[in-house]
Amino acid sequence: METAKAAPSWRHTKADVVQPPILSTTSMPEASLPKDFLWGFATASYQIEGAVHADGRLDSIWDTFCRKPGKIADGSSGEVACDSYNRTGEDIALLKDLGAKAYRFSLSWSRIIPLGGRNDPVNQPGLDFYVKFVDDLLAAGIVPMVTLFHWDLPDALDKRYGGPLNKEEFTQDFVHYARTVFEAMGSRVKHWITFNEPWCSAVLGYNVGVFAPGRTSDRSKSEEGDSSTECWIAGHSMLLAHAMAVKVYRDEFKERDGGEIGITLNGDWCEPWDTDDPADVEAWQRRLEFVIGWFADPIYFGHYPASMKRQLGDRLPNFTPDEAELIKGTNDFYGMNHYCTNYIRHRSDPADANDFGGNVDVLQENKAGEAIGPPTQAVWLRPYAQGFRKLLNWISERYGGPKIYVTENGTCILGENDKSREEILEDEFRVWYFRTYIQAMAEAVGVDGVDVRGYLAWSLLDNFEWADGYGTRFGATYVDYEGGQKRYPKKSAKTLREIFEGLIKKE
Ligand code: GBH
Repeated sequence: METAKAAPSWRHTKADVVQPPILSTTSMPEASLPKDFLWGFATASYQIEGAVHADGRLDSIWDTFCRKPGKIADGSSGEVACDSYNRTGEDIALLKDLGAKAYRFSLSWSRIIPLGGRNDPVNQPGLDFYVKFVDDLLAAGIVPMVTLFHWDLPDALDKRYGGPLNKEEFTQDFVHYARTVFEAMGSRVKHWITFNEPWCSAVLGYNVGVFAPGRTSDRSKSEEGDSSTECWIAGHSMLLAHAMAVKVYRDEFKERDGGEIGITLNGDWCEPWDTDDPADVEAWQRRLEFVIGWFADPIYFGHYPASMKRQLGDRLPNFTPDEAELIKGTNDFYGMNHYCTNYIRHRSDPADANDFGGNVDVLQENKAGEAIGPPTQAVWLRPYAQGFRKLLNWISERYGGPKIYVTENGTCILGENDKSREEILEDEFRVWYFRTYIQAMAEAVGVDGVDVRGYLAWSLLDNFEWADGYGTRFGATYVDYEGGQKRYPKKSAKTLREIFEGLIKKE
């Protein structure tokens, strides 16, 4: 266990560590969060809303993907999910009950513009639904944080031109959609997120093929797709669509509405598999660049990481000088989704053309056979709270101390879905996860000086966990899918308020 005052261990590799000055014995740096810290819960449209064809909504790529046999573990879909489209009052009452100050949710593009494109009709009932929802949140004293795109591309745009595979069309359609939303609710919303985890859309949707639209070179999974190129093209388009939407917001709305806009990136921390092997230490850094730097480097520096250019060559698109100019500096804040830590081992063979991870193995155990953390229901998720503190420091140092919102953090629990409701509600593992992770974040803020302004727990509700279906529960609230979608807050949901009250400064 590190004490609150110890610097994060990854810094020990640097000789010239500068410790924060200790001003007096009464102002010793300690774990804490600033007075106006925003905390609450997060969700995403397709995972909770259901009502997929209500009031004019048309299919997204997730609706069509779920209909393909074998794509979703339990053969389910988001058709009903938590039925949140019909239960906005319940969800807002729940948030209020739990003491949440903020709620992050996403908009379903195909509710607002069912066919998606800039020349397609806007669906007024779909837009009105979200405007009213935002009004209801504000009336309840809850700050809305709105994500424009959480993976549910209108299916018509996938069919029409391949979605983000067509840069010219996709960027213009996204900007039109964004402007439609800013016009309708910009005056009410002060925190905008353009894309959620474009890494997942690009890699899982266009390389591995396990997420919609399921394109991959693996012909056992898909008749179409080229894993060696498409994910890099899709990522490039999403970056430019982000940049163009930010420009529209800044040029046309920011002065009127006084809000801020940024992107949310996934990023798990990693540690070298063998700390004594320089190749593993290099692979560890390269891994962070392939996952985080892929998107954050263009946004903060105007270009892709050198390690990616080196491995991918011409398959990684170039930014024209105009594009580089357009994208650089397009984050008012850094939206950070963070779940876990992995060990990274370098591969000795040259990278495969379909490799997307920096030519490394991602492992849960190090060379000595020690696990990074206990197992959960997700193979990729092993909790290690100090990894959160380390990654906050890494992002802060690399990108010049940006203002950060932690837009997702949470865990599932091994075997949770097999337990009775009574047992599920006593989710001590998740309570432990939140306690240790939030404490680690407060150390990054209070001791290391990282500028974190908010934290949204994933998730408000158990919900449709994408390709894993409903068997993996990430909710701080239990949803009884067989019992009419009734919500029961778990112990962890009720504990967050107490955790934050203990860490947020009173003045
Ligand atoms: C988030 O993404 C999503 O935003 C949310 O919708 C989802 O429900 C939640 O997390 C829980 O899963 O080993 O190379 O395959 C998940 C973040 C990032 C986790 C990529 C899995 C796999 C890396 N994901 N990671 S790899």
